[in-house]
Amino acid sequence: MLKFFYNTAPNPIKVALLLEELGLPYEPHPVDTRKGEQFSPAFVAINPNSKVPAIVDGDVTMFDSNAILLFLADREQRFVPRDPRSAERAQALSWLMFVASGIGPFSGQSVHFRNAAPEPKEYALNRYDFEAHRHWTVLEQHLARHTWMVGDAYSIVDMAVWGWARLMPYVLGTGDATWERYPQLKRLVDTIGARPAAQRIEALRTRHAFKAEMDEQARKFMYPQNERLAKG
Ligand SMILES: N[C@@H](CCC(=O)N[C@@H](CS)C(=O)NCC(=O)O)C(=O)O
Repeated sequence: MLKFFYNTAPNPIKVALLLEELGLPYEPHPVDTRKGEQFSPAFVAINPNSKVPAIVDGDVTMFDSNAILLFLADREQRFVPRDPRSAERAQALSWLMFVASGIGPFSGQSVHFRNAAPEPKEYALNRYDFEAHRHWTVLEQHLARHTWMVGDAYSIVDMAVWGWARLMPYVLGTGDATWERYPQLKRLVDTIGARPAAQRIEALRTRHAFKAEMDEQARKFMYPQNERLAKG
């Protein structure tokens, strides 16, 4: 059976959504990143980048969420435009890369600098917050003209966007006011959130008690770069 290595952060959760949408049986394997489990030799053999999600399915081992989405959707021939020469397939690839290289990293850094970085951080926070908003605005404008991200059907691109979009109030630090500025993204979040597959993920989210405290040990695993500062 497919082994799914996860925690409850945005990148694993979008893969969980696709697994549920496909109805694929899977074995969930929690990786508690605040306890440093992403650095265990067994997990590094699966993902040399020490991040979740990852999957192992027979002789297939994969990491990076959007690569996994594309692989599974292609394999199952669902939730993705299939003709490699089609305009829709080309669009799907562009948006998947946009989410992987723009939405994810800028949103993640925005959260880091807002909540975790030491002062002075105004310059870095301003840059990442600005870029996160800029990327989200690109999606908002696209969704103002289209029901779904690609073509006229729900696809892995919507799932990739949903993984991060549901957390926009936290990611952008703007709470409920977020949705006044991004009503189309709210529409996408609500539409996908109402699907039975998304609701089943709630069970996965509560199935394992991940470490909640961001104590000294957790900070060491999550922000290993700080060791260099401590050494001077
Ligand atoms: N490009 C990767 C990013 C994966 C990633 O950053 N995962 C986060 C959770 S969303 C993680 O494992 N964080 C733990 C850590 O950085 O140690 C993907 O899309 O899968």
